[in-house]
Amino acid sequence: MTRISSVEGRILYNSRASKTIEVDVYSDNKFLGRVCAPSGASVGRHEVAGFPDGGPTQSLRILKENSAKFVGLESSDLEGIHDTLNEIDGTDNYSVIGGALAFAVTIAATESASRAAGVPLFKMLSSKSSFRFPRPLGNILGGGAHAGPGTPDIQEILVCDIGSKNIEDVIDTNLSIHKELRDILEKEDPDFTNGRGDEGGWAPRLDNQRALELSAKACENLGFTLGEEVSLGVDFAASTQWDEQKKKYVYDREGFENSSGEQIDFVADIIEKFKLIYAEDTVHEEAFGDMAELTARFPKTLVTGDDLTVTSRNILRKAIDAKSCNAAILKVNQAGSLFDAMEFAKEAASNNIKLVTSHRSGESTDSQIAHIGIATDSKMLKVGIVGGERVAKLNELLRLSGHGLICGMAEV
Ligand code: 2PG
Ligand code: MG
Repeated sequence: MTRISSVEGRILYNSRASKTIEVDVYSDNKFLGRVCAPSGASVGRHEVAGFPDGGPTQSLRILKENSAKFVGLESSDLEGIHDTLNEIDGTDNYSVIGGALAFAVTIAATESASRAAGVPLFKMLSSKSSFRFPRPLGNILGGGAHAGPGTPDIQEILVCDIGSKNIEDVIDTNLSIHKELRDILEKEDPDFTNGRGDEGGWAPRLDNQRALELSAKACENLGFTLGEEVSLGVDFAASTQWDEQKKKYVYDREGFENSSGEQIDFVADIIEKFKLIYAEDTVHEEAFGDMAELTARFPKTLVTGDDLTVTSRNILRKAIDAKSCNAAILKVNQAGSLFDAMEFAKEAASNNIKLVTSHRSGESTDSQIAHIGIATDSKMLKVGIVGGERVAKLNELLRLSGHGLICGMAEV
C-alpha cells in the first residue's frame, strides 16, 4: 500500500501567462506526482470556481494550512482524497479552495500512485484490459474568446483525421492540414502575420464562412475528402454570442444577430455544407431544447456539450433526459476533482454519450489529460495541434504508442 508522504504547492504561469497553482504529491517519500492546473477563457456558467477570492495565492495558502490532512492517505484512494478536499472546502463549487487546487491534488496523487505501482496513469484509472487511442481533434483556426478583433466570431475550427489506423498518422495529418492552412491564408491576405490564437489555431482577419471555406480547402488541397479521411469540427461556443437581454446571438465582428431559430439554421447550414463530424456548444448553455433539435437532425455528427454539460454528472443527466447531445466534453477542472470527472465519464458511458477529453485555452505543459482520455474511452482528445503546451499532450500519445499497451484508434 502506497501512502501520501507530502503535499506541496507553488504558483506558476499557464500558457496565457496567468498565474496558476502546481501541486507535488509524494508517496512513500519518493514517488512524485506533479500537476499544474489549466484555466479557460470561455468558461461555462455552471463550472466550479477556478480559484477562490484571492486567486491562486489563496488556494496555495489553504493548501499549506491543510496539507497534513492528506498525509497517510492511500495515494490511489481517489474518493478519499476527494472527500478530504471537500471537507476542507465545505461548498458545492470549490469556491473556498478553488477547483484548480482540487484538479491538481487529485491528479497528482493518482500520478504518484501510478509511479509507485509502476504502471501508466491511464491503467491506474481504469480496470479495463484493452485500450484505444482517442482521435486527436485540433484547432486550426481560432476566433471568438480565443483570438483578437477581426477574427471570426466562432471560437474554433477544428480538424480530426477520422480514417488513419495509427496515432502517428493521425497526428501527422492534423499537423499537415494546420500547415497547409497557413499557406492558404498567406495567399488570401498578403498581410497575414501568421498570428495564432490561444490554442495555436491561426487567427486571420476573416468572417465565419470564409474561415470555414479556407479550412475545407486546406483539407482538399492535400487530397482529402471531407467526411471521409478527415473531418472538420466547430466549437461555436455560442454562449459567448448569446445576449440575455436581447434574447439573440450577437455576432459583433461580422455584424449580424440570430434569433434562437436562426441560430439553429445557421449551425445546421454549417454542419451540412462542411460535413462536420463535430459541433460543440452550437447554442447557448441553457438551450437544452435547441441542442436537442440539432442532435436529432444530425445523428452522425458529434453534437457535443461543453458549457452545456460542464463535466457535471447532474447536468449531464438533464441533457440525457432532454436528448440534448450525443457527445460531451470532459474537462476535469470544470468539475474540480478527478473523482467527479470520472463519475461524469461513467454516466456518459452508461448512456451512450461519446466523450471528448479536452484541454483548456490556458494550459500547462503537462500531459496527464492524454491518459485521462484513454482511461475514459474518449473518442476524441481535443488538445490542439501546435504550441508547446498542446504538443506536450500529442507527444505523450506518441510515447504511449511505443509501449504497445494500446491497440488502435477509437472509431468516431
Ligand atoms: C472550449 C475550451 C477549449 P476554454 O471552449 O472548449 O477549447 O476553451 O478553455 O477557453 O473554455
Ligand atoms: Mg468549448
